[in-house]
Amino acid sequence: MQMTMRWFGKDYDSVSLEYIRQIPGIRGIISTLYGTLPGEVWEKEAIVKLKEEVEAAGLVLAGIESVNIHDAIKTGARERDKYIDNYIGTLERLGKAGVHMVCYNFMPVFDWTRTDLAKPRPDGSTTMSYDQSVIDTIDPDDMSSLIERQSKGFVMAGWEPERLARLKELFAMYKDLDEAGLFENLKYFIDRIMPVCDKYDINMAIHPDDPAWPVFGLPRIVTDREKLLRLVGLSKNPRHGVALCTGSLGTNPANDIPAIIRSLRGRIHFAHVRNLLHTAPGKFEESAHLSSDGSMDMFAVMKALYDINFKGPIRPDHGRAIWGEVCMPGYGLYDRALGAAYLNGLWEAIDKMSGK
Ligand code: DNO
Repeated sequence: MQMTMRWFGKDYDSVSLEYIRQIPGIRGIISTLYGTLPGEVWEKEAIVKLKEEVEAAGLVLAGIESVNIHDAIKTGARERDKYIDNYIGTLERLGKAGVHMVCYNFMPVFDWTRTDLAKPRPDGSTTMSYDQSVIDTIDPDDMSSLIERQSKGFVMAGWEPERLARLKELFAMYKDLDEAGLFENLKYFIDRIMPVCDKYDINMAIHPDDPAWPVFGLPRIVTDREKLLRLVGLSKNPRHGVALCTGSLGTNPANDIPAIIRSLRGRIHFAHVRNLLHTAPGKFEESAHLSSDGSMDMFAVMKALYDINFKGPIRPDHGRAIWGEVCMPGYGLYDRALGAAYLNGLWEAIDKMSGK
């Protein structure tokens, strides 16, 4: 595996590349052109600039999270081919710039969803949490203001204001779409982009739905082992793969994540590894990465990745806000650095004990 850290670009992130460079064991950066909208063809110059900026700090651009998918593609609307052509154009430019992993998601309307972005924990830190009973009483229209109110002025990944301003229109687009339709539209998209991925050696990593069940009545198709297997089965091309996110799949305690990892051997192109604590059915908070702080066995997760010979980029995921840091919720420096050091430690121990 290649340990990496997500970075949103200097206009959006409170963390600098220079500080990331000081975290032991991290050389890879996962980034994006944060200001772009789904459907645009990314500018060549902007891609090169991002890459050079990362390299000037002594790091490497290990992948893109995300190139977002236009809703016309997800809903299979008439104009989807135009947007797929644009997506292919972006992949081509990324490929030419030497990028070999692209993460994306196929979640309708909302990307990941939380109900509290700064829930106090007993140790004095704050963290992001989710409570289904809050979602059950909230109007989807109010979701954007809930997130905006709590985001401390940062643009939250997946909660870009341009999209949130169009919620009614977006809900209308998904009105008649069910799981089967979403799977079909994903297959159509994958079949069309695989040739460019082959040409430039790009692994596509689809991110699971977070939480791993339908919210606001919208269909979700990346939620458990059965659906993940169906999903990778949409194409024989191994470049069509998964971003294994423990924090997303782990929202459902019935998901056996090490078993899911083992069943996806060869198809995991990116890993987000973090822990969370289940406090009641449909209710959880994001704990520190350490196994004993949450509900997941992080050793078992890393061991499964090791056993399938995972070689791709991996990153610590959402961190708590600790030590007074003011940062984008989930994406401060300190707790993610602790997470990376811990995951590196687990990996070193597993590697040394494997006798290889
Ligand atoms: C949240 C992230 C997601 C993820 C996208 C991938 O913190 O895990 O926003 O980047 O779903 O496209």
